[in-house]
Amino acid sequence: MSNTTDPSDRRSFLKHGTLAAMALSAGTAAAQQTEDHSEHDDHKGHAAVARQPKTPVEHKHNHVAAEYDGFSRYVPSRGNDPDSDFYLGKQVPGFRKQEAGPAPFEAPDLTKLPWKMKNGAKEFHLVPQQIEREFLPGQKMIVWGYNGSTPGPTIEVTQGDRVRIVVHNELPEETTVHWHGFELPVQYDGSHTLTQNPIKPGGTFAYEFDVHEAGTFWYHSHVAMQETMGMVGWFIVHPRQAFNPPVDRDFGLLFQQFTILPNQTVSDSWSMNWNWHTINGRSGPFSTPLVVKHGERVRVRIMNFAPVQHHPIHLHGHTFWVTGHEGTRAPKSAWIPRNTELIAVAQASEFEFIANNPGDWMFHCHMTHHMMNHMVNHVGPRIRTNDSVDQYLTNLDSRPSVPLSHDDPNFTVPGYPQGMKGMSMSDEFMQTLWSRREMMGMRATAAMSLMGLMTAIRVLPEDLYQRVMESDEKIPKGAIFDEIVKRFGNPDDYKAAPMNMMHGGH
Ligand SMILES: [Cu+2]
Repeated sequence: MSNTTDPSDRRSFLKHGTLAAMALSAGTAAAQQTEDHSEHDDHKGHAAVARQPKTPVEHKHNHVAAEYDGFSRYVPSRGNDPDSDFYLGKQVPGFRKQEAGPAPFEAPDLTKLPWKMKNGAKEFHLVPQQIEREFLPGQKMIVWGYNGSTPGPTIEVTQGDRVRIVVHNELPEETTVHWHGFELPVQYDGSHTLTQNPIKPGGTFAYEFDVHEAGTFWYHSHVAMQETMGMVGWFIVHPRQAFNPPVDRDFGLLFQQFTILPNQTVSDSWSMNWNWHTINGRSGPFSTPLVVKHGERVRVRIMNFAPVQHHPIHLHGHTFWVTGHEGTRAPKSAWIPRNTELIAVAQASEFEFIANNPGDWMFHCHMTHHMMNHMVNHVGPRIRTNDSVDQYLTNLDSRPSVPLSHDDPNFTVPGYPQGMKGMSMSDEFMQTLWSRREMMGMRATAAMSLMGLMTAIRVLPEDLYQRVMESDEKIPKGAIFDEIVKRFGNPDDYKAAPMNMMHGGH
């Protein structure tokens, strides 16, 4: 959208206009708001909804439209009473109807394990094996996983299903598979030697049990150190009836750590000097952003499969409700509003929020060294050329310059192919990043800020969502973000990212 109105008019319009006026300027957002109101009506008479949302309150020169006791799904807002159902969007429903059932689970960069109904059970075939995983474009690592991937493909079932998982061991050593959190007959628990004989290389074993639970589970090897080689995958069990309030999105992010030293591609399960951090098997900025529509109710499940380290996960621009942890959903009286949730080893947290603040928001572990990879402590770059310490000390007023260019030969340490000071982002690397639909229209410099255990949640108004996720339009870098600043921010005070800072054309 080009700026055709007088900037001063538009600025005051944005500052003092109502939400409805903003929606009009945004075109399709107006329709979205109408839909939202009709959707409230649809919920009338729905016994599962604890309390009916009130009619939107009148608002004058305040752009907070208090649709739910002071909370708006379209504008950052708190709500009035912390004990109310709608404070911070606690029970504000998504657009998805509850009768439509649970929203499908989506773990970016991972596939789902197919199944076939056989003898009254959903039958899955799981193959533990050595695999190659591209943590970053061009950085292919030799790790272990299932069916060609780490984490392995997601098993997704519904509460009440009977499952049969046939495991075909293609590893060079014994393994078992443990179904983490399930209350199942002990012989199928997968506890290596305690409950079953190990599955030999080339061997097969079938696990079969009824799933009476609903929640966030996973499967993993129960042989020492295989876990740190990557032997894990999601096992999501949807409730028979969708939880109330219904969500529009159900994302899963599984965090892992590996030790892969410079010059190496093979993971070392013995070392505790973790230097690679992955989300669903990829490191930032290769972890694919989560893209949602403005106003949707979003659930995110995060699981920490790091061997020894916890992750304080922080979301920018929103406050979320922690609605459950691994294996189970918490009663609403126990939900806690946060913007940072600490997730310890082998724990999961589920949280939900209304995406009422448009933009590209960081979503990341807050441990500083988890926000980077390659944090290997034995080596560092030679960054000052031909300067001795004496020369340096006698010349403190004008210090020798530091060559910061990645092209500078001193950037690399001889014998170590990885850029130790940061990521070397080649044209090919950048093109791979930007070839993903989910990144389209982000600022040209977006990749520089999303490393290690970092990703982004993009909250896009309906029309911008369609351009990014559903159209074949070639969207220039920064175009979507610029548009969001125009509609919701202060465009007079905004500068686009310099295009020449990053490689990779668009
Ligand atoms: Cu962390």
